[in-house]
Parts: sequence; structure tokens; C-alpha cells
Amino acid sequence: MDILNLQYNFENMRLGEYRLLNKQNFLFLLFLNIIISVSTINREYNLIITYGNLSPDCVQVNVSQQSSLLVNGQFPGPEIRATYDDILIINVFNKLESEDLTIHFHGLFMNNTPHLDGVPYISQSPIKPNASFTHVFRVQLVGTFFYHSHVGLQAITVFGPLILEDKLSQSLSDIVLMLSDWWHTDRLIQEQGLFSPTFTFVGEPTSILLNGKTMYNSSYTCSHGYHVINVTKNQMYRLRIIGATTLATLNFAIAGHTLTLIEVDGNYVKPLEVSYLEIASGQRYSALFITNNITDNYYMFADVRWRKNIAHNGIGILHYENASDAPNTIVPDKSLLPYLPPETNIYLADSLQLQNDTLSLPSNADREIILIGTQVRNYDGGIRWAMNNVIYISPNSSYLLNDLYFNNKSLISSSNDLSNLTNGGYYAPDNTYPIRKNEVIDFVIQNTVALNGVCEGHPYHTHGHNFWDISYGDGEYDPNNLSNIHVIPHPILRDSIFVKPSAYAYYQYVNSTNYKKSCGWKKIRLIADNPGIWPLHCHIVSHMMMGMQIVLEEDLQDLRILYAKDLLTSRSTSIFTTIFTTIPVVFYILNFFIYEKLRRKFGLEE
Ligand SMILES: [Cu+2]
Repeated sequence: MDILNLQYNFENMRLGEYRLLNKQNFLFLLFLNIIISVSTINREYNLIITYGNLSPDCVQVNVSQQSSLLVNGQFPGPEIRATYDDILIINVFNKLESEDLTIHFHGLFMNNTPHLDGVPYISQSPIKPNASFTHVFRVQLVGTFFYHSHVGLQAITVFGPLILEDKLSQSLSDIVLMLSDWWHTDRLIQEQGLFSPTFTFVGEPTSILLNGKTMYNSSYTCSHGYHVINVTKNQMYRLRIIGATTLATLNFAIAGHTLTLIEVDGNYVKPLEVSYLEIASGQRYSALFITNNITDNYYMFADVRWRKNIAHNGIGILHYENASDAPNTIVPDKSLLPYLPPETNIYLADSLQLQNDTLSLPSNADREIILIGTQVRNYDGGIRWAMNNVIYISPNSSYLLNDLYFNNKSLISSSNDLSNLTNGGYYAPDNTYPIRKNEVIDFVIQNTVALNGVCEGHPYHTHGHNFWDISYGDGEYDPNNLSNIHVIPHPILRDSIFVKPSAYAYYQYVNSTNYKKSCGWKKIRLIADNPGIWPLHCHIVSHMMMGMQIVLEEDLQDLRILYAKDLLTSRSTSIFTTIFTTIPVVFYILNFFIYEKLRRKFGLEE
């Protein structure tokens, strides 16, 4: 209907028909315009970190008020969901009395925004109590990610899913499952123990949680019990599994259902059917499953591998619609749990292939950097982890990106030849590994036996990058001994790997002095295409705190920071929003007056 028609034929028709915008249409148009003008541009989330009491495994523990942390009063934290190309605005509020805070977006590259990477004293000054920090960045990846605190052991509970959607994900029913580990020990005492001259390790987790829940054992019950996933029969679901543990590597399966793997750390892979998945700290997988079994309840099980003295209580329930109520406060008989195999030195990577054939592995590396992780005695008698004999000690006043980039104090430039680097690539004055623009670098990560004679597996994660997962082997990496080098047939890209112990592991532990013996390695190939300051570290949070970390100083000459104001163009956004939302209002008012005028003029009844 055209507004100009109002001038004609009004005598013959009911005037009401000329109301171009009735209340319903008006509200609909207003709503539509708000959606158009707001949602396609920005998605804003607040993450408020506070203290809170938690008993996720039903055991009320005697710990300090400051031990457990919540995000927006929840555990795990709320889901952040966005679509490719959205602008994410994430406001982080530190409501802790005496602790610093930062939030890292695990797996995101933060291109042009290394200042938002959330690593304390590396990418930013930590958020002080009662202060806040806003991350504004454009979503340039799709897949399954998560956010977590990067300060101390806060990540035990300060984490939540970060789901970046594309067309495929929008067409599938999506279930997010976060796996994490939990202790009955006070977190702050655990932190002190790591740095004490007498050294106390954080210990093995007392429980494994599925979306923040489990039951410690049959002696304890509580109303929440196990996490229950509700499904409908004969549907396909995409299960997004997030390894949010701070220590444990888990084997995971669902009884009566096979998993078809389709995504690894934000990269689609050719579908691969698996009966279980090994998920190390920081790793994510998407797997499709079909609810084609008998209508019933099925147990999910996440069980620790590669360590000893472990809790076998990582249980959850898949509940079919119309099945009897899920028995979520009764510890099940072990026979009802899905079978999970023991540790294996064979990597899943051997069976994987990227979905995108156009991405190709650079055939050669410009440099190879061997990173040997060793456990060492600290000068005070305590225990630390070192990478190439350097215990990583974080700055504690000014942050590294500030010093090396904003204040231009970097003592090395990409144009310099790198011959003055020691230790295979380390630059002591900056405490970094400088890398040049577009360099292709192979990092070989070498495990060695710890002081107690045991070789541990270490999950490594790179910030600012993913990498090609290209080869692995037993014992010590020797580029001249090809028989010891297993080349992965179709390398994939990912950002988190697990370097398995090839010998002297906990599960095969023999009590002898093997200290510093080489016990398994993995090689990754990284392309230096993202200027910034990027940590590469063991994702066992206690190991990282003890020094198992290096920092890449990458091509700072070409870094151009994108600030919030560049991305948000806040003024034009608000003008845009105002115009769009004003149109229907003006139209409605105008229409009302015209209608009233005409009605009065012709004395028509409504
Ligand atoms: Cu480690």
C-alpha cells in the first residue's frame, strides 16, 4: 500500500484501511530494524569474575572463600557464540579482592590485536581488582574454542565455551561438552605449593567434570548429580568437546554410540569414525553422533590417561526423550560405562586429513628450533620446568608487548641476522625467540624424564597461531636418524598437541634414575604470518607457572594494531541504529496524524 493513495477514494472506503502501520506492523518493523542495525555488527558479552562456593562433585570442601571462582555467578562460565565476521565485544570485570585477572581466547589468532590475547605481563597489564578490560576483535575463524583465565590456577573454574559459527554449524543441532578437572584442595594453597622451596605439586585431580558436574563417589550425593544431555531419537547432533582441563589428558566415549570426528581445534577434517577420543588440555573436537540406539539412558565417560592415582569419576548421561528419568544421582555400575582403551603411543593425527584440500603444508622449513623441556631444581630448592635450560619467568611490572613494541625497546629487529641467537633461537636480552616475517619454523618439542624418574606427557599450545602437526618419535629427536622419525601422512592444522611420553611413563613406571633421559618428541611446522608477541607453552597450567613456556617475538616491524575504535566505528554504528529505529516511529506518528485529520474532516466513524 502506498502512502500517496491516502489522498484518494477515502470517501468510499473505510478509513481504517488507510492506516498504513497498525500497532502490530509497527512493532514488527521496529524489531526488524533493531535487529538489522545491531546484530549483524556487534555481539557484546560481559564476563564478571567473582568468588563463589562450589561443590561440583557433590563434596563440600573446607577451603577458603577465595578458592573457587565463578564467571557471571556460573560454573562453567557462560557460552560466547558468534558468527564469522562478527565483531565481538567482551567486557571482563575483575571482582576479586586481591587477585589479578586476564582472559585468553584459546585458539584465536588475534591478528592485529595481540594486545587482546589475555596473557598477563606479556600481552597486557593484568586486570587489577575492581578494574575491567574490554576485548574488541573481529571473528576470523569458525569452530570450537574456549576462553579461560591465564592467571595462576584460576582456569580450574574460570572458563567457558567460545563457539564460532558458520553455515554448517547453523544447520546442525549443537551440544557443547566441557571437560575439566577439579580438586578438593584450596587453589591458593596449591599455587603457593608450586613456588615453595619444599615444593608441593597440585596433586592429581579428585574429580573429572562434564560441564562442571560429576559425583565424587557413592558416599556423596547432591541434587545436581551428573550432567545430563537430552536428545531426541533418530537425530544427528554435533558434539563439541572442549578439553578445559588444567592437568588431565582424558579418553572419552559415549556408550552405545560411535563418534564421527569432523573438526579439530577449529579446522574441519574429513569425517572419521572413532569409538573414543583422547583429549588433552587445550584440545577441542567436534564429533557427529546419531541417536539411533534404543530409547534409554547412556553413560558418557571421560577417564584420565598417562598419569597415576587418578579419579575414575568423569561421568555424564545421554538421555533419550521418553526414556525413564536419567539416574543422575546414582553412581553407575562400571559395566555400564563405555570401554576406554589404555594409553597408546599411536597418535590420532595419523588417521586425520584436512577437509580443505587447498591448504598445503610448506614442503620445507627455514629453521628448526628444538625445545627441550626439563624439570630442574630451583636455586631455593624448589622445582621448576625449563625450556632449553631457561625457566620462563614472566615480567611483573611492565608488559612485554608494551616494552618491545609500544616503547620500542626490542633489542632485535627482523632485519637483523639471527646469528646472535643462542640455544637454538633464544634471544636472552628480550627473553624471547625472535622470528622473522613469513619464516617457516619447525619446532621440535622434546620430553625428558622428571626428577622423580617419570616421563610425563605435555600438552603444548601456541598463541596467535595454529601449526602443521607433522611428525613424532620415541626417545630423543635425531634429525640424522630417520628410523626414529615417524612422518604423519596427511598433516592437519591445529593449535594444541599432546607430546606423549614414549618411555618411563607413569603407567609403565619403573623405579630407577632416568632423570633427563629423552622420552618422546613431536614436531610442528609454524608459518610466521601474524606479527605479535605469542607464548608457546605447556597447557598443564601448573607446568606453565613453573616455567614451561617460551615467547615468540614475531615480526614486530610489521605489526599494525587494530584498536576498538577502528573496529567499532562507534559513532556511525549509533547513527545507523538511530536512523533505522527512527523510521518506523516517524512513520507511525505521521500516519496517526494523517488518519486523525482525515477522520475528523469527513466525520467518519472508526
Ligand atoms: Cu607440561
